[in-house]
Amino acid sequence: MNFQEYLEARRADIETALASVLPPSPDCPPVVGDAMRYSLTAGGKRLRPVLCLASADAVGGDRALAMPAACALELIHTYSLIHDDLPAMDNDTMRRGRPTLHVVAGEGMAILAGDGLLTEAFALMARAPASPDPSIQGRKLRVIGIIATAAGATGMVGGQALDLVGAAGADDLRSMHGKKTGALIRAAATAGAVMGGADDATLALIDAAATDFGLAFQIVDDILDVEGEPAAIGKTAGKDAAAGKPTYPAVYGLDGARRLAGECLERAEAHLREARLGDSHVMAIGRWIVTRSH
Ligand code: GRG
Repeated sequence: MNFQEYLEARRADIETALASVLPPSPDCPPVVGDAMRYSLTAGGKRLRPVLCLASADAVGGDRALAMPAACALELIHTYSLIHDDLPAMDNDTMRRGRPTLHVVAGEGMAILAGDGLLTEAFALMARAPASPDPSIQGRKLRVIGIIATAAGATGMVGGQALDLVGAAGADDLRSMHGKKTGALIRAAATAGAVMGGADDATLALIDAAATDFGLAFQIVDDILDVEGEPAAIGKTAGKDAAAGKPTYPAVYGLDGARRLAGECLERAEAHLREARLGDSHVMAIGRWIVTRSH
C-alpha cells in the first residue's frame, strides 16, 4: 500500500472511531456534546492520530490497540485549537475552514467544550483497550502518562503559556514550540510505539525522529502562515507575523526556514533508519509534514 492509500485508510478508520466517541454518554447534555462535535468533525488533517497508528504499525504491533490513544490525541488537539482561538488567546474567527466555536456557540460554551474534550480523552484511554492482559494494561498506563505529560504544563500548556506572555525570543523559539506543538506530536509517535510493543531502543529512536517532526511541523506552519492561502489553510493567514511574534521565516528568512525544515527531515530519517524504520509510513508522514500545503 502506498502512503497516500495508507493515509486515506487510516483517516477513514479514525473518522469511524471518533464518531463513536462523541457524545461520550447519553448523560452528556447535547448543548456541550454538539459543541465538542462541531470542532472535532470540522475536518482536520488527523496528523497526530495517523502518526500514532503508523508508529504502532511500524513496530509490528496491533494497530487496534493504539486506536483509543489515537482518538484521545485528536480530542486533546481539538481542545487546544478551541482554546487557542478564544478572544483571551489568539482571538481567531476561522479554524478548519469554519467559524471558530466561540463565534458560533459563545465563549463560555467554547471553554466548556474544550474542557470536555480534554477530559474525555483521558476517560477514553482509561476504558480502552479493555484487554484483560496485564501487559496491555501496563502499556496503556504508560501511554496515559506520556500523553498527560505532553498535554500539560511541562508540554503544550507550558508552551502556550510562554507564547501568551511573549516569553520566547528568537533564541528560544525552538524550546517554546517544542512544548507547544512538538510535545503532542512526539507523544503521538511514542504512544503508538508503546501500544505496539516497541522495545526501549526503538522507542528512543522514534522519539528522536518525532522531535524533529514536531520542529519541522512548526517551521512549515510558520511558512504557510506567510505563503498559504487562507482557503487552503482554513484559518486567518499572517496573524503571527502581524502580531510581531518571532516566526521561523521572520528569524531565518523563507529560504532559511525551508532549509531548517529539510534538515529536520534528514535527522529524523537517520534516526528511523537506525531503527530500521526508514521505509515505514512513519517516515512518509515526516515527508508529508514538510511538503504539505495546509
Ligand atoms: C490552548 C493549552 C492550549 C494550547 C494551544 C497547539 C496550540 C496550543 C495552539 C495552536 C496554535 C497554532 C495554530 C500552532 C501552530 C501549529 C498547530 C498546532 C497547527 C494546527 O495543527 P494542524 O495543522 O491542524 O494539525 P488540523 O486542523 O489539521 O488538525
